[in-house]
Amino acid sequence: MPDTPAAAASSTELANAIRALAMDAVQKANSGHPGMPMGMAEISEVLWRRFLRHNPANPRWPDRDRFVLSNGHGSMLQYALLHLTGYDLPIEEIRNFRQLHSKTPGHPEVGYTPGVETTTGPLGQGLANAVGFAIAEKLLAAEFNRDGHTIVDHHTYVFVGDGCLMEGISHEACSLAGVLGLNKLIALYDDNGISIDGEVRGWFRDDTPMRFRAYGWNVIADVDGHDTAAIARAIEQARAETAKPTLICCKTIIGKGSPNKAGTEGVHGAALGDKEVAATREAIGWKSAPFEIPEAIYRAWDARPRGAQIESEWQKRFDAFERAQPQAAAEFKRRIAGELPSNWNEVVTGMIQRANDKAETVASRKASQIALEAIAPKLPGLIGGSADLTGSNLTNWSGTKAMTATQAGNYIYFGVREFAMAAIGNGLALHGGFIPYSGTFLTFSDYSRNALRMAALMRARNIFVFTHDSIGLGEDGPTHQSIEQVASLRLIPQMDLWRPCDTVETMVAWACAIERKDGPTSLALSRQNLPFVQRAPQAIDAIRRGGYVISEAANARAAIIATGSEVSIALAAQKTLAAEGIPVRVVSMPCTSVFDRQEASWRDSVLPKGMPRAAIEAGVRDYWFKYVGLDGAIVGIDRFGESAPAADVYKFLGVDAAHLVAAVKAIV
Ligand SMILES: Cc1ncc(C[n+]2csc(CCOP(=O)(O)OP(=O)(O)O)c2C)c(N)n1
Ligand SMILES: [Mg+2]
Repeated sequence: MPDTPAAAASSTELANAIRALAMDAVQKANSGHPGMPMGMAEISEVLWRRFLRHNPANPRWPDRDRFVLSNGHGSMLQYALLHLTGYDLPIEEIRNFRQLHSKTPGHPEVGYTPGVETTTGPLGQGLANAVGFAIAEKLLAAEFNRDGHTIVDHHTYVFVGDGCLMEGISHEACSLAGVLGLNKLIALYDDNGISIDGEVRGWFRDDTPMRFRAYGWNVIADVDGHDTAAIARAIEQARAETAKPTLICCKTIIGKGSPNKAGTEGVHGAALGDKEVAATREAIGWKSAPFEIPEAIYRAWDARPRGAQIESEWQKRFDAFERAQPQAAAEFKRRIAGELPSNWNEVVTGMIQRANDKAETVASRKASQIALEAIAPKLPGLIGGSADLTGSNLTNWSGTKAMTATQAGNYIYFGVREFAMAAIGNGLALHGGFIPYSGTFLTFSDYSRNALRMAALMRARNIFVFTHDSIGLGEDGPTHQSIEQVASLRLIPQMDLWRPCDTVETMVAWACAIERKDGPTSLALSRQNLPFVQRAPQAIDAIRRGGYVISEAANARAAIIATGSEVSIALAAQKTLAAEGIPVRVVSMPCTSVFDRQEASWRDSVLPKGMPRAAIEAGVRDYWFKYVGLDGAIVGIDRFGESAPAADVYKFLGVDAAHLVAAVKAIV
């Protein structure tokens, strides 16, 4: 066991410091969840003081252990730990728990609080993020460690509650973690028998140890979560495991310490009340006033000296590695910093140039694979995958190598697990060292929906390849034809959605997705072929602006806005209208949010004020009123699709040039 820092305070008092901070902060905010921190206080004390390798002075140290609070409602547990161990989280921030612009938001949020690795609260997703962290560690270790040079060697610890394990995503993520043999993933289960509605046996009776053994996990069952020696033994055992992830099942009492509320749902998510806080102080023998921690307890918790020491030991190892392997060390630094290779711009320019020269008519999913073929060999750290649709999503490329339990790779066969796939991608992106992308059908983006939202909230560079993006997929019918998904993904703040119309736009979409350091991108790609569009060189440059004039007409009387597969319909309508003496311009708008971020002069030049507008997109019409106005015209689909060959479905639903021509005539 690692050395225990010299402690004048007993481990009971150290755990009680967590209890006091949690109950007092929740009481002061009159909002929050005291039960979980009070119930997991001993587990936290053992893990954080005896095992966790971290440096409070440098929360970004690349080889730190990762800690994820998947049961994020217990945020005060994490804030107490960060405060006590010496992170830049002063007691004023604890006093300001859950207040506007504090560093202690209601649930842990990455980017707000030093030491918080991922945003948690949506139950189960932190666990899937942790699987992503553990995959990242395993792959980086395989890539960068050399004989005599261990640069990457850390654990991922994740706390989970009943809620996390009830959530379906826990099955997806943990089943895959077992297959991949993520032995440095250690989950600690807060088995307190309580969730919000009361005793969980009314709705949750899984044999959890048996369930996780069936996934191929190492399970340490029946640990008394208030017995520090037993917890320490279990964590040691978990760390000694070499082939499987570990679940430590800890029997705990929610709200332990509260004489009248412990063990009940009443302590889950409400302040104890002044009387019960006082009674708890009495019961646990906590003499200090709210937000006061005795000096001896601060000293015992302080992780800064040991953190500085272990980081400097690592730095020495890294320096030696750098001397021996300067190129590998430089690559490691680039990857961890999230920077692109120095020749990136040439790679992108060359790829776009080739696509433009070839002028191929292919499906945009195929164009996406062509982009991957150009980018991936030049971008180590790009890691792909698909939810069992590799051959449809075309997320593979010639250098694809599957990750397995015993082999590193750059591709994950996620199986049919869309939600975990997206959340694991978030973990990979947040860990550092990787740019993840993953594929499924656009319609099933709904399965992963909350992880997409979390990617956006966390500004994670996670790229979602959504193919079969409309009724254009044809025969599979309305279950598979996305109607509302494109519009609804655009509604997620900080999510960029690209729906490219041909090979060149697809190349640009990929480039923008990878260059975008501060947020996720969804790519909506067609199953069916899309005709190549000849465009002027300045129009190629303009694609990056999200919306641009793809085909101009002198004295245009209207603008038609189109995306993806409907751009060619717009161009056909433009011809028909021209023949009838109605000149119109066609605007391709592959990414509305990028267009919205352009300066007003650009937006006005593309869509001049006063020029009547029509839009066409094979999906719900609502989104387009924003661009065409209430007097504009929209050709779209406000119903579910039909099972038939694509051309028949397009015709039946009226998404065609004839309808567009009529719509334009009605507005000019
Ligand atoms: C996906 C999701 N659904 C619902 C909630 C609301 N919620 C927060 S905590 C909780 C119960 C969790 O029970 P458990 O994990 O056992 O926590 P404990 O009460 O033991 O702290 C629920 C339903 C949520 N945060 N996330
Ligand atoms: Mg519980």
